[in-house]
Amino acid sequence: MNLRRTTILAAAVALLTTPVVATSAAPAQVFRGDLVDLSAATPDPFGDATAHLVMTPNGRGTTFHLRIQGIDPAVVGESYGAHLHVGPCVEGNGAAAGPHYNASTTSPPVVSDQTEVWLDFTVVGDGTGAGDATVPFVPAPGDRAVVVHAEETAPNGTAGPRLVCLPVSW
Ligand SMILES: [Cu+2]
Repeated sequence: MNLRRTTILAAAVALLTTPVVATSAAPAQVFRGDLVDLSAATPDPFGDATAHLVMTPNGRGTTFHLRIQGIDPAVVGESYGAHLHVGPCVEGNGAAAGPHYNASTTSPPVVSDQTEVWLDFTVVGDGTGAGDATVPFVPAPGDRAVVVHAEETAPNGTAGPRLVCLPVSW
């Protein structure tokens, strides 16, 4: 075997034995806190609720895991829409969160669970709910909000009134 072939073989072996996870992906980030009330006029079951969001870039996009606990057990079985919004989470000001974060590059933008971060959840018996999403993009840094809505997310992205939010900044 000549030197050139040996070098190529060594490079191939190095490639094959390099772990796939060894990309430039950033580490997971975790955000946690009390849910912030967006409308005092609209009663909601999240008054005592806390939440955490885990955001994990994976080299091809991002996975998200939202978990909420302390939800009023009276709404067990109900489902709620939840999304990453571009703007901040401001008490009493649902509009401050702005529109959904949308990574579409077309005009008009494509609205889907692959261009936006949809984290709908169903409340289970212990007053918790969890929503997961995997998207093919990494959201740009900013002061943003995960907004929980009164209804499940429809195919066009709407989910009814904004109830509470979790601040997420990175
Ligand atoms: Cu939303």
